[in-house]
Amino acid sequence: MRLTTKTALAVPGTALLILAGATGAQAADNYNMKLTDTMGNKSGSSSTAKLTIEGDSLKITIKGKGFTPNSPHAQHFHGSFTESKKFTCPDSSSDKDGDGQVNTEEGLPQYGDIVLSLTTSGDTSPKSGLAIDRMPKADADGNLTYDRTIDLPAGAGAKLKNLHVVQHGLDANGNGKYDLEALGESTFAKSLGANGIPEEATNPATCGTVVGASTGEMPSGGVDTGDGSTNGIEAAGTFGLAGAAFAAAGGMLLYRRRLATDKV
Ligand SMILES: [Cu+2]
Repeated sequence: MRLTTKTALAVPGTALLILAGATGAQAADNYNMKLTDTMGNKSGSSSTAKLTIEGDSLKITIKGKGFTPNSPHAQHFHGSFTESKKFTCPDSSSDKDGDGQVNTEEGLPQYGDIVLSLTTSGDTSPKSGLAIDRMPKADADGNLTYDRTIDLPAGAGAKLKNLHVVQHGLDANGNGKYDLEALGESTFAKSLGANGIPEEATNPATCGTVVGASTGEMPSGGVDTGDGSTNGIEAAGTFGLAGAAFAAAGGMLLYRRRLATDKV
């Protein structure tokens, strides 16, 4: 009798477990990232990031230190959802002109275009790549924090772990601000028609891949672009196009004003 009772009790228990397992199919995947100056740009910056990916919802938290104080830092997921090229974080060998800094253009062949702009509010497509007024700003001690939940286009959640994050903006001469003294003008910004932007403001400071995911894993298949709501994370915005759109919108002027304000 005792055995029978136990068996009878065990069955509903198993059924519950199976139910729980079925629900767990949509459980969140958690990843940790370490963002460091892989470029050898002497940024002095580093961050940790936590990703929680649940379907096509991304919750991302970034905590960083050693950033240019009181200054905005553009940050993005780089790589590609569709290209069969292995993108990853650049090292100092990407410094083609030998000036001791891997700048934005020199890094692009390695880290790929922007696929997601980690803005603090509003649009997160590549078009917001240089939306510096919506990028996180380091505090007076150079600490940077970021926390946002982002709705991704259909199918993007599963591919995000194959990409990497780049944070931009460094203080090469250690005077606590972005200026033209150390590295001169940003040739990248200049190529988009925006003169006078310090190279310090656009050079990459940290880069990191998702811990536990294979670096540069080939993406399989494309991301459903669908309607306008998914527009942007797909190929539409190369960094160049994003920048051009930004400059056209007068964004660079805003950037300049913001930087001028930040110098105070
Ligand atoms: Cu970037």
